[in-house]
Amino acid sequence: MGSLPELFPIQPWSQHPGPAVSCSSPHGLPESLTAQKGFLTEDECVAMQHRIGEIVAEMDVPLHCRTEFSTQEDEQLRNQGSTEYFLSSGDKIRFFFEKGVFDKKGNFLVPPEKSINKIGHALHAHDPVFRGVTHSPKVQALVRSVGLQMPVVVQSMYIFKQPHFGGEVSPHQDATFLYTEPLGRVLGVWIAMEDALLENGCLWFIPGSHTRGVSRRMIRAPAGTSFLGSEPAWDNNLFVPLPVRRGGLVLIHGEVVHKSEQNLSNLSRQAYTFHLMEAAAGTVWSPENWLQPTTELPFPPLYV
Ligand SMILES: O=C(O)CCC(=O)C(=O)O
Repeated sequence: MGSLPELFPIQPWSQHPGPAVSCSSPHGLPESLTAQKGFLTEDECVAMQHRIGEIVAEMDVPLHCRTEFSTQEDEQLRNQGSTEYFLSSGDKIRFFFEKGVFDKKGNFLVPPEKSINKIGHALHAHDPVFRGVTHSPKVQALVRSVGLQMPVVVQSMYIFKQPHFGGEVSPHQDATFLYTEPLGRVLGVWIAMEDALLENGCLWFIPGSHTRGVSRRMIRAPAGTSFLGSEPAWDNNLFVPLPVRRGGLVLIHGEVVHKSEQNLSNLSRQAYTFHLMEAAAGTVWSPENWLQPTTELPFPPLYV
C-alpha cells in the first residue's frame, strides 16, 4: 500500500478478445479507473458502519424474500433475476444474502448480521447518512474534476464481504447491468469502509479492458432477466489487484472488467459503492436494463 500514489490512473491495456456486443467508443470518462487514498476519514467510515448496524438491526425480510445473492450467471438468473424482490429493489433498501445461510424453511442458520451479502439499491436516496455522503461536497468536487457535467445516481450498494465466506464477485463490466447509449457514460464510485486487501477480497481489474465495448448485457425478460452475449473466460493472469485502505476511493469506468474474490479471511471487507450516469449530451438509459427509474425515485442529480 505504501507505493499507492494519491490519485493514479491505470493505463489502457488492450490484448484481450473483442466484445460480443458491439458499441461505440468510450466517451466522457478519462481512464479505466483511478484510486484515491483516505478520501473518507476514519470517523466518516465509522459513522457509515454504525448506521449500517442500525439498518441491519431493524431488518425485517419476509420469508419468501430471503434471496441468496450470486454473481454466477446461471444462479443469478435462477435465484434473484427471476424474483420480484430483486427486480423491484432499485428504489428501495433491500437485503441480499450469502449462500447457505438459510435452512429449507428460510430460517437463518447464522446470525442475520453475519449472513448479508449486500444491501441494495437505494441507500443513497432513502438513508440520510448515505445520501449525505453520496451528495457530499467532496464527492461532487471529485466527480466534477473527472469531467461529469450532469451525473445522476442510478443505484447504490453496501457490500459486506463477510469474514470466512463472503462471496466472490465474478468478473464483469458494470455496463452489463447498467447499459447506456452511447457507452462510456457510467462511473462507479467505490469506497472502502474497511481495509480491502489481498487476503480479504480486494478489487481486481483488467487494465485497459474498458476500451473494447461490452461482452454481455443483462436485460429484462418476461420471466425476470436474461443475458445477451457472454462473459469471456478471462485469464486470471490479466487481473491486477487494487488493495485499498479504509476510506480509500476507487472510480470504476463502466466498461472496465473487474472482480473480487471470496473472502476466506477472519476480517470482513465492507464497502459502499454507487453508480453514476452522465446524463448530459443525450445519454439514453437502456429501457431493457433491470434497473429503471421509478415515479417514486427518478435518478437523482448528484450535484444537489
Ligand atoms: O465490492 C466488490 O467486491 C465488487 C464491487 C463491484 O463490482 C462494483 O461496485 O461494481
